[in-house]
Amino acid sequence: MLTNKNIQIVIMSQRITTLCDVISFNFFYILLSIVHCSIMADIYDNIRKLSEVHGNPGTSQITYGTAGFRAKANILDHVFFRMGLLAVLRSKFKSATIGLMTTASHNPEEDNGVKLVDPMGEMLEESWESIATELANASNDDLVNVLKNIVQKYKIDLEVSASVIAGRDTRPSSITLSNAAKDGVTAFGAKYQDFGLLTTPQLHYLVVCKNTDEKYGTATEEGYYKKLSDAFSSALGEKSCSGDLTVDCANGVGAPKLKEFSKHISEKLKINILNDGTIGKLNENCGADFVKIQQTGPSGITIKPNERFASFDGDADRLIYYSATDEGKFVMLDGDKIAALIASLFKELLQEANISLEVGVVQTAYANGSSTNYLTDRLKIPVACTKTGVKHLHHKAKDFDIGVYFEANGHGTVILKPEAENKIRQASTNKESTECQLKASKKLTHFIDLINQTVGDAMSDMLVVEAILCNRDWSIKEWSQIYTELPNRQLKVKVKDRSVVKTTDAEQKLTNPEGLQTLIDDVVSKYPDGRSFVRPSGTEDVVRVYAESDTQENADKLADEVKELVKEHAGGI
Ligand code: 16G
Ligand code: ZN
Repeated sequence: MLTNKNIQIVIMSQRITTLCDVISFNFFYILLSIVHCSIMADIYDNIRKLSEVHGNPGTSQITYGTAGFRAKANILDHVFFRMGLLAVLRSKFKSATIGLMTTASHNPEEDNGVKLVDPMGEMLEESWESIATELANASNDDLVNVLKNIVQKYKIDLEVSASVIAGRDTRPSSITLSNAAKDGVTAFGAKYQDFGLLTTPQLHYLVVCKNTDEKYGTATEEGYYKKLSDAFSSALGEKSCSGDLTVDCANGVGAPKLKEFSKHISEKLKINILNDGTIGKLNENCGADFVKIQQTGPSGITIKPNERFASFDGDADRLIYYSATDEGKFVMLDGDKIAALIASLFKELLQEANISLEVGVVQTAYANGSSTNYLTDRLKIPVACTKTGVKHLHHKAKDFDIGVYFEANGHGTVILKPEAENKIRQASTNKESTECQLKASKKLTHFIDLINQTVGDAMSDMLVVEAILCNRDWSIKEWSQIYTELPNRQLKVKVKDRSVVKTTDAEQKLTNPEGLQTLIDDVVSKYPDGRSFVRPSGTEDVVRVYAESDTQENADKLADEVKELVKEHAGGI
């Protein structure tokens, strides 16, 4: 029987139990914290020791450029170690897998670079670039303090587990440098998975697969080939591409990867690989950047009229096509022309499928004036212009339902708003649609699967181009003739301090040195269809000049005149 006294005893004992629980919980918590603090103390000690191994010689400052750190490989060891550490902090901060790529892209073989890939395949968020710079330049003694400050500033929970996946290009320095990054990652107690040789876009793909529980695709290199080759096959249907495609792989990582990939698509497309790294040097007289800037094919090749050629850059995230006219003249089909081809396909298929979505194109100031006119006047597709650098284009492309972004240098892709992608996928199975509408919406889904939405991807873009040409029964000549480029020229100017050159309006106008823009405007006005702009490079210690006009001679003259103005007014050396 429950008397009052009994009830009191029960309540008392419950309170004591609760009190005990609280005490034991707090005790447990304190114990955990002590353990955690001592683990962290060990980790920081280890980082301190390793920071001597991967020491900062303190001889030069390095800054985060347009797409990460890039410099001569022999001064980068400490930077890689520290980027390994930063990747861990970023991973903990985002509770997601982060990618770490070792490459200097189209730059000389002696250079190298490191970039971090954010959870959804984007470049490292801009607000973290200054942290990266601070960490990269911290003295060895200061390194742990800088890390602790970042943890505090961003309220990073160090108990969150971290995971970093890595890829590297074929540069001789890439293995050692990516091992330095690995030391940084593992010193912080994070999970590290090394995928070895990869193209940059393959790493972006893998990061997104990991962070979407493989909804985007299987998180293996094989998964990448399988996803793209299946989509390519579906986009072609019964057809096969006519004629071979010859691909210059810049003597880079694109070569072994394309060799592997071509096995998956050999029934649909025959690929010949040039510059596969067995003889030549990386990016030397070959590759997408060489072809684009020099406006000629890689050295040692003969291009017959209407043959299809393509060039990748050193990490296979840029693609340029080229051929020769019936008269044997070199013709280039650059990022602008690829964007125009892809945007027109999406617009056409959307119309056929009767799906209402807005397609837009994002370009930079380097886009040829004729391409912008073609898109806006002929195709009635809206065009936006941003600063150079993938992060800017990618960001802007998100404004459109379907954003096609390309730099003239051949880096670009297509991104779709999730709602837009759903709408297309639903339409492709809508029983009320006509056969013609269904065919068009299904084709759209194949193209969506073929595109690497995570970043510009030479291999994926190449298959998109090939599939469009094949679907339209177009030769490269027909594609080339959609518009005629204004002749153009790009030059570099060495100046004492390129930071004096400041731009506005998506780098199309100068705000500094004062008065220089007016002088450029005056010169430009003398040339028919003249346009020119000047911007400081984000990857090299130079200022770049771009000029276009009605003839090559005029474009060259205009570029020279503007170059002289820059030399005179911006401290040329
Ligand atoms: C980097 C950028 C590229 C840009 C180039 C400009 C990425 C992944 N890459 O290679 O998009 O065109 O820099 O170089 O963002 P520049 O500033 O030296 O002209
Ligand atoms: Zn590249």
